Order: sequence, then C-alpha cells, then structure tokens
Amino acid sequence: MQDTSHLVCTQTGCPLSSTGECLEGFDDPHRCPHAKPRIGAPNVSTDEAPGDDDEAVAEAMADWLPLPGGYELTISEAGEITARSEAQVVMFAGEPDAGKTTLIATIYELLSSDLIGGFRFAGSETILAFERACFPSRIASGNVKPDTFRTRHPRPRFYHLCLRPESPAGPQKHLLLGDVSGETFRRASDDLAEAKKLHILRRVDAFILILDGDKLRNRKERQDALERATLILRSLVDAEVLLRHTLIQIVISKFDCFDPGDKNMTAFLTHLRSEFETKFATLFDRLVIYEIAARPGAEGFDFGHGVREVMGPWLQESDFQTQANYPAAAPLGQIRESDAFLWRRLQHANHA
Ligand SMILES: Nc1nc2c(ncn2[C@@H]2O[C@H](COP(=O)(O)OP(=O)(O)OP(=O)(O)O)[C@@H](O)[C@H]2O)c(=O)[nH]1
Ligand SMILES: [Mg+2]
Repeated sequence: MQDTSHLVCTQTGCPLSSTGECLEGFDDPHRCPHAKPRIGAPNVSTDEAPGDDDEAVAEAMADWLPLPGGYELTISEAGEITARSEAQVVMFAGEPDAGKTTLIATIYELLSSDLIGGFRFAGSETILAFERACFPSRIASGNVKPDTFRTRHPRPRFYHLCLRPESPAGPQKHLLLGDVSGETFRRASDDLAEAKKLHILRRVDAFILILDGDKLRNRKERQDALERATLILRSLVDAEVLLRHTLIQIVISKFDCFDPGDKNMTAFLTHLRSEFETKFATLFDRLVIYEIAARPGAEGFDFGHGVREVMGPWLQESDFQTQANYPAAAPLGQIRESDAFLWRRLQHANHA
C-alpha cells in the first residue's frame, strides 16, 4: 500500500489519515478524487475545502511515481513480488477477532529474532505495517492487556517477508501473508456471490482458517463457532475459489485460554477434529489441524506457542511441489483490473 501520510481527504468521516484506508475503496488513495496533498502542518483540518494552492500542488504531483510506503501491499503490488521471485502466498481467514492479524504479527516477531525451519529474516517491503501490527503488544504502547487493531479493509492486503537460508548458498524465499477483515469471510460464508469475489484464493499456496479459541472454550458459543468456520470453508469450496491442491491449515487460536482440566473441552476438540476430517478430507489433498497461542495472556505458554509448526510447510520446498497446476484460465465472471493484472503476472511467473 502506498504511503498516504502526505494526503488528506476532503470527505468527512474518511479514515485516510488514521488508517490509510480510502472511504471510496480505492486500493491506491492517490487515485481518489477526494484525496488532496497535505499542505503545511500535518494536522490540517480534513473538512476544509481545498484551496487554489492545493489544486496546484495536486496538479504538480499528478505524474509522480508512487513508491511503496512500507505498509500492506495491494493485490497488484503483491503480484509484482510473485512475478519477480519465488514466493509462497498464505491467506489468513476466520471470523472477526479470531486472531488473524495477531498471528501475522507474531510470525514477524519470531522471524526477526530466531531461525525458523532453517530461514532467517532478510527484509520486508511492509516493515511499517508489521511494526504497526506488533505495536499494541509492546510495552511502549502502555496497554494493560495486549490488543490488536481491528482489520477493516474488505480486500486482501499482503504483508511481505524476505527470508534467507542459514546456508549462504541457498536462494532467498519470499512470503506474502494475506490479511482480510473477518467481516469479509463472514459475508462469504452467508452469500456465494461474496465468496466468488475472493477468487484471489485460487492462487494461494496455503489457506489458514483460524477458529477463535476464546469462543471454543465457551459452551454456549463453541458449536456456533465451529459451524461458522465450516461454513466459510464450504462456501469457498462451493464458489470454486479454494482448490484441491491448496494446503488447508485449520488453526485453533488462543490455546492459553483453555482450562487443561476441562474434560468436556478435550472431548469437544476431538469432535472438532473429526468434523473437519470427515467433511473436508476428501475435498483437499492436505488438511492439517494446529493449536496455537500466538500471543498468550496466561502463564505456562511461550510467546508464539505452536506458530513455528504452522509455518513449517511454507518453508519446506517439497511441500509445495504438488501445487504447480494453477488453473489455466483466468477466473470467470467479473474480475477487477488489479486481479486481472495479478493473473497475467502469475501466469508469466509460472511459465518463466
Ligand atoms: N489470550 C490470547 N489472546 C489473543 C491471542 N491471539 C490474539 N489474541 C487477542 O484476540 C483479539 C483479536 O485478535 P486479532 O488478531 O485482532 O483478530 P483478527 O482475526 O485479526 O480480527 P479482525 O481484524 O477483526 O478480523 C486481540 O485482542 C488479541 O490480543 C492469544 O494467543 N492469546
Ligand atoms: Mg485483523
């Protein structure tokens, strides 16, 4: 996503200056007719109509080359990476609050300080986005209880990681971690047309479906949480956006919230495993279930408990060799220009 700190929006209620999101839904807010260059002090009122000076600066900036600003990448920006280098694309899905963004932030924190699966952190084009996602859990934020900002964008945005192998001879590896608001998946599970809009999923190497552990431990909420998760998967299969060769990783989050002595809970987890295995094992080549505590609040759990295991398959070359058969044709139906662009670049990359 572009750096938008030099832009202000003339529309009341637009979150551009707080989150970088465009009220009109433009992936690149520079293209929105309501976005104007920020003049003078950074806290200039967004309600003021743009003056002549603003118009003149906007005109002068019209053909400036936009540069990546270190925040999340749009689909087409992510496509630039997949086109030029070997990259694994991983999409994180789940209901609101399931723990998607926290898991992405934890992956970054673990890789920043540790060797995982023989790989080390070597860089990122979305370093500011990672830092923003990690900030709430850092002591500096002053939060009593660590929290993560809610993801609001309805379209996938990607975090980027470049990794280098421990042995200096090996090639670098790129990971693109896709984050979408939980609301988008909720809509997809209710409406097939909404699920079809997520055709970018046809390209992902791994699809992570996160179930909120905090809901699973609650007897009144757990059955509903399980049903909603299976509905998301079912709806994406019916919409033909999730393909057989995609690695499906079912992740039970917030494992630190469980009472280890609760036998009823243990029985429910066994039931959950058999539900996924009986309903989906024949639809996918590989479906694996994990238990994690990405950012545990309780003692007895290490930071990022179980997260390395989830990452394992993305880092092992052989695990993705079976997925070379991307669909030969572009997705049918309505397709946005940026998706079409990504499709062309991916085809090019796969045949290069
Ligand atoms: N106890 C505990 N809380 C966690 C853990 N992981 C995430 N949380 C908390 O769960 C809440 C929701 O996490 P998010 O990562 O924002 O969830 P999300 O799925 O990205 O939510 P949306 O962006 O709304 O779709 C936050 O308050 C997190 O601090 C964990 O391992 N243990
Ligand atoms: Mg989120």
